[in-house]
Amino acid sequence: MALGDVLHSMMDKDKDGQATRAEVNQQLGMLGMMLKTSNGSKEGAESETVAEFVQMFESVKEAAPAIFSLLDSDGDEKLSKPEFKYLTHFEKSVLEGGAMEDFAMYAFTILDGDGDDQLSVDELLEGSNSPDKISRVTDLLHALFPVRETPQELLDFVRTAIASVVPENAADIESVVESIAWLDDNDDKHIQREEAREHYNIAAKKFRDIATAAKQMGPLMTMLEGFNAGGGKIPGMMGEL
Ligand SMILES: [Ca+2]
Ligand SMILES: [Ca+2]
Ligand SMILES: [Ca+2]
Repeated sequence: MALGDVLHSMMDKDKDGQATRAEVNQQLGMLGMMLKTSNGSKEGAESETVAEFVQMFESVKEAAPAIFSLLDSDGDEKLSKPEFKYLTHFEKSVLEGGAMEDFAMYAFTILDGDGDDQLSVDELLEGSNSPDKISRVTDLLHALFPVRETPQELLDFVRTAIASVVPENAADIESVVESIAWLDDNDDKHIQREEAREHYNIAAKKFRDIATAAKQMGPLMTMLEGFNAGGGKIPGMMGEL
């Protein structure tokens, strides 16, 4: 089953075809509890994997409101099945050899003003304040994911994403160096193309792992809801929820 369809049926709790923010919050809360409960019954390496998962899940939960807004193409504060399909599309784009890597590398090239295959703090500051560069990145993103009619409508999302790497109003060089430290593996205050690619690959793999987990949890959650609706209990699991 495609990722968007799985998540749509997971999040649309009352099955009216639309997922509201309240439903998404509720379902994510339930998923979180399922994850934590399953962690309690595991030991050693297996428990570490689950712990890693719980952490990943927390970042998904944090990003959920922004993802909701992005996916809500028609702005009615509900996510329909077609709106969820952008996630299926996104999942395909982060497969190895998918379009997302090209997009990331293209954005790198746009920011790399002097073309030496590394981004200096100056280039990052320049890029994050350049309407021209931001709009070129946005145009390409829109070509890949037309979640809005025009690229202009995606500008805010792109600006927010940029601000997560280079903080808005970051004037002093030290604060930028600090904020890119997680990308700058060799501590030379530059982001080399290889560092960018490496971190892209890590992020893409995380997304694929989350997508795989969602597809496994989907049917389980539907089953649990079925039990709940029927007043039934799954011993040891529902008791802890
Ligand atoms: Ca909508
Ligand atoms: Ca450069
Ligand atoms: Ca570096």
